[in-house]
Amino acid sequence: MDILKEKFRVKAAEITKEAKSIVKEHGAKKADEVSLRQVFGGMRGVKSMIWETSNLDPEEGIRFRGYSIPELRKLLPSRNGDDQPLPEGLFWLMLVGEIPEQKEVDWLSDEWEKRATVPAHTYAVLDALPSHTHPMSQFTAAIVSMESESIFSQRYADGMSKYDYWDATYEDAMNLIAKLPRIAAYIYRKTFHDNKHIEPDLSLDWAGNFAHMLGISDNQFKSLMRLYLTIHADHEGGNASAHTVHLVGSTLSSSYMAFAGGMTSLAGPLHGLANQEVIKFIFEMIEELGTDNPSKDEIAGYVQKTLDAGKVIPGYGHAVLRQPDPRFTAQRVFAEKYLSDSTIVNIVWKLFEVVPPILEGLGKVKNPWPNVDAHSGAILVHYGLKEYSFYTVLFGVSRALGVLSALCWSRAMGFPLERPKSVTLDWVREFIKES
Ligand code: HAX
Repeated sequence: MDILKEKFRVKAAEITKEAKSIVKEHGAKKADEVSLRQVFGGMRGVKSMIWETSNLDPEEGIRFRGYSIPELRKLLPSRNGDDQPLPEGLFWLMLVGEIPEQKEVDWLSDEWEKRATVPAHTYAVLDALPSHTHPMSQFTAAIVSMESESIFSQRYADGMSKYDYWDATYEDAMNLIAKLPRIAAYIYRKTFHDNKHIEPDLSLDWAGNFAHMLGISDNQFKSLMRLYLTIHADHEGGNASAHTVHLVGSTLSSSYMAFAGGMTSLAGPLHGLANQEVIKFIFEMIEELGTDNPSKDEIAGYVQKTLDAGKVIPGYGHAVLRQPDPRFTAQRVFAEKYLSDSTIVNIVWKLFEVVPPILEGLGKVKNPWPNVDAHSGAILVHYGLKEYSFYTVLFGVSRALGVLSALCWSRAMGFPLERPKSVTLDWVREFIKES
């Protein structure tokens, strides 16, 4: 058994025992009450699942196993003096709850490299899709096509004991995460660079090699990818992509199918696709205003016009957060260090000054502040990654780290099939009469 899997086995056995005894002794205690507003309003805030890997505070933002993003930047191992953490370290932390040592993270980089070979039929599936297929659809199709390699599905068909589900899920999670950068880079090069692919550099880490295979050789871009793939990894369990993976996974479909479900959810413009919408919004604004250095008044006019057309301002607002997203701030800190002269980055910063008061003025937006997607595109454009329909794939590669480590926990703890209750409007009418 590998070192990470053995650590997970020991931790999971302890925690599962505790979880069982909590339910046995305290199972009847009420964790929440649900209002009709929540029933109609997308279940905002309803406490309804266990998610060990991260927790989201509305004011403070995300903490991964208790650590904020600035803390992780200091504590997680990095590569050769780079000031960004390695996402391998975050995966380790999320899976077993411990900050790994450098040698453990190096082991994980090597282990993912060993598992990274993508089956030939997956490339054939991608090649068969028309070139106008959105990169997120390509990404999802590739993931579904690899379900043929699922160890969980094979072992389930052979009669696996339920006590071994975690083991097979761990193997699938590790294999899938290892392969995602190769698939994503293949989609990018196929769709936007005449099918000219770049061989992996086996001396690099998971994110560095991904940056290399995308075809951007700048070392700062490798550093950016390490930051990007760390901060997008997890946002507790209730967000749409994570919850979808949890729901699909609860049926005991494989990690491949559950993750593909999560990716179809990430592909919506109110969720992960917002990162492409933000840069599209900025490009269209530059075109309409006829300048890449618009004044704040010009930006305010364009924002107002967008709202008047019944559209949202992409990259702003959040279902949980009530302050600027620390994932936005982490990218801003990176951009302040390397890209303060970039015209497009400066537009992002002006939007940050202009948009919140306008959204606040509408009187209905609960969070007028920028979210993670408000900043990422401008930085990618600076390094030459301008093809914005690819951006959500980058998000998806990162999201695998959180949702698949969480799925390992769900399988270890033996969580059952998820099955909440729906009600009809007749039920609501009766309920109102009686209450
Ligand atoms: N621009 C304009 N209106 C907005 C808005 C925005 N950025 N954010 C919220 N609102 C509006 C809502 O549309 C809603 O209007 P109606 O009552 O007329 O329907 C009202 O304000 C109340 O919404 P809310 O309670 O503040 O926000 P929700 O929890 O319902 O929705 C969203 C949260 C993220 C979906 C929303 O803020 C939004 O649409 N933002 C723009 C899209 C975006 O950036 N999505 C990415 C979010 C982060 C993420 O998941 N990244 O992957």
